[in-house]
Amino acid sequence: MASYRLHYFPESGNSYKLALMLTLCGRRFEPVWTDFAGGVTRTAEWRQAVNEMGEIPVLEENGMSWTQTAPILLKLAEQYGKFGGENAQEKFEILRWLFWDNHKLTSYMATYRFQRTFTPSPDLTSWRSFASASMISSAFWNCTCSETRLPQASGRPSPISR
Ligand SMILES: N[C@@H](CCC(=O)N[C@@H](CS)C(=O)NCC(=O)O)C(=O)O
Repeated sequence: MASYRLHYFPESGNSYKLALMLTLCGRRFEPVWTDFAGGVTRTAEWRQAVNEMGEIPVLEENGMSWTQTAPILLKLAEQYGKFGGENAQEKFEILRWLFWDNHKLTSYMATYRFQRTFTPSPDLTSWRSFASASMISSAFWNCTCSETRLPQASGRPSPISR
């Protein structure tokens, strides 16, 4: 029987993905709280000991360490014969949404949610600087901004003023 340890912090949606999958597969795991806000994942020691990518979550399975939720979810699906798709089309669909999630939803929306919800001062000025320094602003505008009234950074007036 596999024994799992999940390095997580409670605000982490990525951690929730693995906690949910393990639970739906009927597996128990030991939660390992990580002081993300305190900056531990940015230390060289943590990166050397836990995840060189500097990211949460990390799933330990019988002492082996796995990172990146998409391949971990696929691995668990195969291991426990659940949620893996019944045929080629369903497997394609699963990959399609996992790629979309990693590229668009988690990268952009989760970063925005984290900053807006959990930083001490949800100051959208810093969000604008972040977005303008990356590809985020155009991607936001194209796929979500007009619907959710998220701020964007390049030229157009922001739909949110704070
Ligand atoms: N693609 C990664 C994303 C993981 C991720 O972005 N985790 C956040 C916390 S929920 C993090 O550790 N961010 C720190 C960073 O990107 O440096 C996955 O699916 O596991």
